[in-house]
Parts: sequence; structure tokens; C-alpha cells
Amino acid sequence: MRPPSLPRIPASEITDEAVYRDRRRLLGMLAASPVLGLAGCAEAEPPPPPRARTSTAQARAGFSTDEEPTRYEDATTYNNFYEFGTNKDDPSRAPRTLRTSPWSVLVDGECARPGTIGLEDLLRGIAVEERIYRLRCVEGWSMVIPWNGVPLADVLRRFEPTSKAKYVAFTTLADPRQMPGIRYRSIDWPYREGLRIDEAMHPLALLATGLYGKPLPQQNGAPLRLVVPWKYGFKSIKSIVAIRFTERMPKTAWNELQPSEYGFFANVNPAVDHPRWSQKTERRIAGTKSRLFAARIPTQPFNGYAEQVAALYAGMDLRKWY
Ligand SMILES: Nc1nc2c(c(=O)[nH]1)N[C@H]1C(S)=C(S)[C@@H](COP(=O)(O)O)O[C@H]1N2
Ligand SMILES: [Mo]
Repeated sequence: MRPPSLPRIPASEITDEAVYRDRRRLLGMLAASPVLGLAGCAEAEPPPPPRARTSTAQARAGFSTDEEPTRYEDATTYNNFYEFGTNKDDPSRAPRTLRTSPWSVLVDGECARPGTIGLEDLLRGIAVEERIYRLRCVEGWSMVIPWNGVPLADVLRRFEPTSKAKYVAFTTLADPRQMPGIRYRSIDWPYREGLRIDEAMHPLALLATGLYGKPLPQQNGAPLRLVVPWKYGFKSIKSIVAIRFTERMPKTAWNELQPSEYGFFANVNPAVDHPRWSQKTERRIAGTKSRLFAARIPTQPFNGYAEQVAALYAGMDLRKWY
């Protein structure tokens, strides 16, 4: 029986806990039987993006939401960063072992100016902006986080991608001495993500260096992480050490692990449920009340950024390309 002093945990929270425990258990199952992970085998390439591009002139103002932000404390203690463990509080409780300075990023592939570049040089001359974005995790919870960062497009253009650059692949550091979670073969390290080039060049896509006006803490992906607010959170890869322009769709960590559950595109879509749970609603962790009492709210197509990004997917079947 539950001791009377403990608060009752709302059903919404239980569902959410169950979901991420389930997601984590999947990793254990897959690790035990490597064959399962290959179940989804090679898919056909998706159709090319539509010609009509979202114009860069589209106002950058108005990108930030005025919804109630998440507390700094919640955004920095309730994290997914499996390199530091699979519990939500593992990344923030882990010793500060990640060496974030000096930090360099290898940029290569289909571009005219490949090379390894220090973080300061990578960002030099690009104004840091604040963007208050919704972050929707595939597990069914969300936050509103004020990020500081630079448009991804401004950084990518420095390397002069060629006409063969159809995708951009990103890689996280995978150093067992700096990241205690790496010794568990949960994910096939290093964590990898990718975007189609037009997605990467979209003005909403941000390379974040900070949140709430402070440098990124280790648990949020210091010193450099992606933020793609219209996609499920797993696309927003942390602690990036490599960026590659590719002609083919790159392999990505969660998609490789379970392709039927985690698509390459992973656009937030309340109409397409995860095979094991609904995506129609989300638990919004925001404001001053405990996250145990977070409100359940409807999930919006493209996480509320449809006006800005829906054109990128014109003519694409979003049920097929989830
Ligand atoms: N390298 C790496 N990047 C990652 C993850 C991870 O485990 N490893 N988790 C992803 C997931 S599932 C989410 S929801 C977001 C969470 O970002 P936050 O902890 O800053 O809120 O980071 C994403 N980026
Ligand atoms: Mo996530």
C-alpha cells in the first residue's frame, strides 16, 4: 500500500514514465538480440524535396513562442542524454567529466572547404540569437526552452556545400572516459543524426551554445548541440564533434535501432502514433508547479511550426515518411 504521506502521482505521469522505461527496455532487448535491430532493412530513398523553398526572408521575428517557459531547473535536470545514462536525472547528476574546451568539429563530405575547425572559429562573426522554442520529446513530454545560438544555415554555408550535398549528418562525441553511459551498449555509439539539406538550411534550425542566457550545461549537450524545434527531440543531437555533407540519407542512431518506431524525418505529428503509444497529446513541463502536475495538452502538427516548415514536405506522405 502507498504510504499516505506520498503525493498521488497523476495517471499522466505514470503513462509517461512507462513510456520511457519501455523505450529504455527496448534498448536492452535489442542489445541482447542484434538481429532485431536490423529488422527494418534498407528503405527506398524518399522523394526529393519540393522546389518551392521557404524563403530565408521569412521573418525571423515571431519564431519565439510566448508560452510559459520551463524552469531552468527542470530543463537542466530532466534530460535525455544516454551517453550519461538512461535515467532522466543521470545526465545532471553525472560528474562534470565532459571537457568542452578546447572543442573542435570535423566538417567534411560534399563541400568545397572541409576541415577541422575550433568552436570559436566555427561561430566567429555570427551573432548569437535567443530563440524560445517548444521541445517535444517522442516520449510524450514537452518543454519551452529559451536557447542561445546561431542559425545552422549560417554555419553550414561557411563550408560551401556542393550541389551533391543532399543531406547533413551530425555525430556526437563518444568517449567512455568523458561519458559514463558509453560503456553500456544501449545505442550503437556514436549517437548520430541527420537532416535533409533544405531542413538544415531552414532558418528555424539552430546550433545552440546556451540556454537561459548561460552556457550549455553538460547535460544539455555542451558545448554545441542542434535544436530542430519541429521534430521530435531525438533529432536535436548534443555535443557535436562532426558534420558531414552527404549525397545519401545518412544512417541515424535511433532509426537504426528501431526503424519502425523512429523515422529519419521524425516531424512532430499528432496524426501518426508511435507504434507503442499515442502522439496526440503531450505533458507540458513548464512554469513553477512540480513536473508531477504538468498539464496534458494537444500536440500540434510540426510542433506548432507548420506555418514555417510544412512547405518543406509538400507532396510527401507523412505517414510513410514519419
Ligand atoms: N547525443 C545525444 N543527443 C541527444 C540525446 C542523446 O541521448 N544523446 N537525446 C535526445 C532526446 S531523446 C531529446 S528529447 C533531447 C533532450 O534535450 P534536453 O535534455 O536538452 O532537453 O536531446 C536529444 N539529443
Ligand atoms: Mo526525446
